[in-house]
Amino acid sequence: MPHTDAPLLRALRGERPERTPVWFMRQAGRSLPEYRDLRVGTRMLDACLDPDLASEITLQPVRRHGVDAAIFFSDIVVPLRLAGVQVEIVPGRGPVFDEPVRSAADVDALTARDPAEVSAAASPVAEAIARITAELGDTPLIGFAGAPFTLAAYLVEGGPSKEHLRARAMMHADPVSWHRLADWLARVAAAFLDVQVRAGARAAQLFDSWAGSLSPEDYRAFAAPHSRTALGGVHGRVPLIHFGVGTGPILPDMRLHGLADAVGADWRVPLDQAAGMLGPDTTVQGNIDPALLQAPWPVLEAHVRDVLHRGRAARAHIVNLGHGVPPDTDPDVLTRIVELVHAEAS
Ligand code: 1CP
Repeated sequence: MPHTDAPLLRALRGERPERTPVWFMRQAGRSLPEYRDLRVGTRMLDACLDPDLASEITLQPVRRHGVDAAIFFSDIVVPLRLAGVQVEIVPGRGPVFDEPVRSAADVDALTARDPAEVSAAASPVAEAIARITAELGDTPLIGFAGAPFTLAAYLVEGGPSKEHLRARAMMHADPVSWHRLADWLARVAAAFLDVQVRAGARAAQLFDSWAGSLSPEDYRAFAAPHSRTALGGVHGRVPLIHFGVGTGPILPDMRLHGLADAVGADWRVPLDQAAGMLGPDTTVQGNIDPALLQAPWPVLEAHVRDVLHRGRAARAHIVNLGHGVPPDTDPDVLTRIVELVHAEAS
């Protein structure tokens, strides 16, 4: 079977393969005991930039669950580290920056760095991907990057936050600095995606996890144009998936004027409704409620069947969760979902 016939790639083209493709955001990670074993003694970002660890961790969920895609084990802040920004991932918390980027002068200092540094420093990424794709065979690898708004939500705040107030304030208080920052982040994300696609990723996903915290007007004015820049460099080379949490009201905007082949929806929007909002030219991805991974199997099974049923309203459907796998998920439940989705007629 040539690569392009893989169910994930067919679904991204708008076809309905005999088997509905399924993969899980954060499938590589703490829900897997084999991941926890490998990570002992290695900091998160060091693991991302170690080709042995990154390739092995990427492959673990594919071997275990039989999912239809691998997602590259990395993080949205890895290209910032490659560009020379001081960032760590603090266990149990997330990305934390030594120096938050808050003033016009901070933005000027950051954006003086050349996004080409990302490509120059990315050989561990390219090496990991070469190993992964050699072992994956026909199963495609999805490369990814963080969207400019979601990256800025961490960078301006200095770490994780609930409402991303500082980034949203900067948009209105100093729009010139905001656009300069977001454009730089878009070029950094684009460089990271380019490295992954050159090395063998067969699709790319842009994570704008926190886009749902923006009003539709602010999303259109301050975020979407930069997300288009981030994806522009790989557009036409690989199919593109665009995802965010809480994006019900802006789902049509998440198509980025047709740049995205698929749009991911979280669990709050019924998929048939999402399909109606997205129209006939976009594949839907989603949207099993991560909370239901803890429910008794018959409850979860009925929910997965409902997601599959509603997904039939779209031109094509890629099954996924509405957000990432929670760390305390029983991995056998994920395997069971894959078996169920594959056993159902598409
Ligand atoms: O200690 C650990 O094991 C670290 C936990 C962890 C992991 C496994 C983090 C810290 N990042 C990752 C890997 C990761 N991050 C992947 C790998 C591949 C896979 O999906 O299996 C991906 C795609 C990401 C992307 C990412 N990082 C996003 C977008 C996706 C999403 O979940 O919305 C975001 C928002 C981040 C930031 C981040 N990195 C790590 C954490 C805990 C967070 C979130 C912090 C917060 O709550 O704001």
